Parts: sequence; C-alpha cells; structure tokens
Amino acid sequence: RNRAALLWAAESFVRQFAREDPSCGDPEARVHEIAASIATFGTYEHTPEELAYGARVAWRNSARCIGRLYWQSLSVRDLRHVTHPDDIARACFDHLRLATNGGRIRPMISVFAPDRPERPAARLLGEQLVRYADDPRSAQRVELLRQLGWKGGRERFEVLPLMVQTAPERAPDFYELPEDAVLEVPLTHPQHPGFAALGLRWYAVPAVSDMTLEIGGLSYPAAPFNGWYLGTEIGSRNLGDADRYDLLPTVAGLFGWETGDDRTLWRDRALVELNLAVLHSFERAGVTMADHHTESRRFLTHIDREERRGRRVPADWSWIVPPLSGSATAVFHRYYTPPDPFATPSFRHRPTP
Ligand code: HEM
Ligand code: NRG
Repeated sequence: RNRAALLWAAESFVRQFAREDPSCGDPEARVHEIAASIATFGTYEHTPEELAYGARVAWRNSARCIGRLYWQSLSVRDLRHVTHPDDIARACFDHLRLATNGGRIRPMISVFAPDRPERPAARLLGEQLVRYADDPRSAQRVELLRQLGWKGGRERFEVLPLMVQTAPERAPDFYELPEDAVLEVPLTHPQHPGFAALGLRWYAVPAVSDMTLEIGGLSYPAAPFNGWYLGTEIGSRNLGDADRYDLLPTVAGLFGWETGDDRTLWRDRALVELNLAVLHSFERAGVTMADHHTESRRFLTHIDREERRGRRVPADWSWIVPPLSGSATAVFHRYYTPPDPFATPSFRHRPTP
C-alpha cells in the first residue's frame, strides 16, 4: 500500500512538472522509470531539475507566506549526498554565508538527503539556523543543549549552536556557528539617540530549519530555507510580544510615556517606534529587509500574476496581514483562496523534539 501511495504521489508530481514546464521531458517515460525504481527499492530519486522545481512550488504553495512574488528565483542547493553531521553543519554555515551575500540577501534552500523506507534521514533540531538563547522561544532547545553538555547561553543575544541528529536513536551533535556566518544588525533609532543604549540587535537571515519539504511522496526533513525579513516579524513580534522579548514597556520608558492607561495607546506608539528602529537599522547596515506596506503590494501583484497564469494563490489571511497597522496595508481588505492542506509540493511542520 505504501508503494502504491508513493507511486501515485510521484506520478502526479511528474505530470504537474510536465504541464508547467514542457521542456522537462516526457512524463510517461519518467513515470515508468520511477515505477520500476519503487518496485525494486521501495523508493526513487528526484532529478536535480525535479528537486529545484519541487522546492520552488513548495514555496509557491506556502499559504502563510507574504513573500511569494519571487518564488521562481529561489536558489536550490542539492546536498542530498551530504550525510555526516560535521558536513551537514558545515554546509549549513555555507548556506548562511551564501544567503547573506554581504547584506544583499538571496532566497535559498539547501536540501539534504530524504527519508528512506525504514530509514529516517538527518534532521536539524533548531527552529532556525540562527536563534538566540535568551529568546523565550528557545527555552526547550536550550534545555536540550544543556543536557548535551553545552556550557554557553549566559549572555544576551547569544547565538545557539546548530543541532544535527542523524538517526532517531542517536544523540544529536551540536556545533557553534562561526562568527563570519552570522551577520547581525545593532538596532538604532532614526531620531532617538538613546535607543542604541538599549543594546538590541537581530540577525540578518531568517533560515527556517524545522519544516519538512515534501515533493512527489518523498520527505526531505533537513531542508533549511530563507528569504529576507519583513520588518514587523522582528519589530512587532520577536521584540514586542509579551512572551518574547517584551520590549514595549522598555521603549515607552525610553520615550518617557506613562504606561498606566491603555487608552493613551502607549503600546501602539511603542510598536511604531520599535518597527521604525528595525527598518532604519537594517537599511543603515545595508541588509535587505521588506517593509509591510511594500511587501503587501507585492503580494497582491503576485496574486494577479498567478491568476493570469491560470493558478489560484492559497493564502491564510491571519498570517498574511502584518502585525502592525493591518488595515493600512493593501492585503487587509479582501479574502483569499483557502489553503488546501493536501496540496504538494509543500513545507510541513513536524513536532518539536
Ligand atoms: C512565512 C515573509 C521567503 C516559506 C512567512 C511569514 C512572513 C514571510 C512575514 C510569516 C512568518 C511569521 O508570522 O512568523 C517572507 C519574505 C520572504 C520570504 C519577506 C522574502 C523573500 C520565503 C522563502 C520560503 C518561504 C524563500 C521557502 C522557500 C515560508 C513558509 C512560511 C512563511 C513555509 C510559513 C512558516 C510557518 O508556518 O511557520 N514568510 N518569506 N518564505 N514563509 Fe516566507
Ligand atoms: N517569524 C520568524 C521567521 C519566519 C519566516 N519568515 C521569513 N521567512 N521571512 C522570525 O524569525 O521572526 N523567509 O524564508 O524569509
């Protein structure tokens, strides 16, 4: 039954590829080849072209992502042959350097080996390639790292080591990130000179590492990907959420606003100043970052463009609308095609280790 399901998924993927890109070759011949491989080995391998197309369409299908206008320009690194944890870690650090590109961030995915029948492939255990130890979201990972013998994590904004687990019965290996692989931006405010003294910073490249890439029935659990940041991800959520860095009271204090009365809108004002500082600082550092007004317009352009090509754009309103001034952005004022949970290729969440 598993083999039948795999062949079915593979076949529909190959046919979809051929429909969208007739230059990719005869799908009938390819389906026969895959069927023979599944009959003999219980699995099959993607060609490099199938892998690249599959990764791009997985991005295109990500209903929560506002950044999909550039889905065709995703750089795909084929690292399926890399399996030793030391080499996986090194390749992830190279990913960060290549994606950072001196500040001109390149959307990129690195794809390591897929799961095989009865043999799960390596996994990266962190949420992203770069995360901070003092971020409350990292608590579980910090605890796991301590159990593995990690001694760090006492300073503010300390970067967590990368955890690689090559087999379910093996303890994960962990690796400190080389300094030259992590570009960070110190946060300053365009008007308030005292802001810099808060000592805030954030990293340049959001590289999600805890989602599994699914293509044609195959699962790639180690497939870290990145684009660039939307300012609000940092300014509203990472630094502003009460269960994250919770900085709205600090920012209000810096500007000298009373925080006793909700109706003075001190939180709202603090959010604007934080977001302004984030956009200003990334700009000053020469690091690519989108603002929520521009990215919202681009997303609507993406929908137009896709619909002219005869495709619908699945989107999740509650993730697409930015967490600042929602109704002042173009994406707020409409509904979207609901996501199909079974659409593939796709990126899927898996349980936290
Ligand atoms: C989610 C922006 C590139 C796949 C998101 C979110 C934003 C965003 C704002 C919501 C995140 C949140 O609220 O936590 C962007 C921008 C990009 C970009 C500005 C610039 C190029 C990419 C790329 C991929 C991707 C290259 C994959 C190849 C996803 C996925 C999610 C997402 C799968 C959902 C994550 C989840 O469920 O936790 N994106 N993105 N994005 N994006 Fe993008
Ligand atoms: N909100 C998370 C990052 C999630 C993905 N966002 C992107 N993805 N921009 C955070 O760290 O704030 N991307 O691939 O560019």
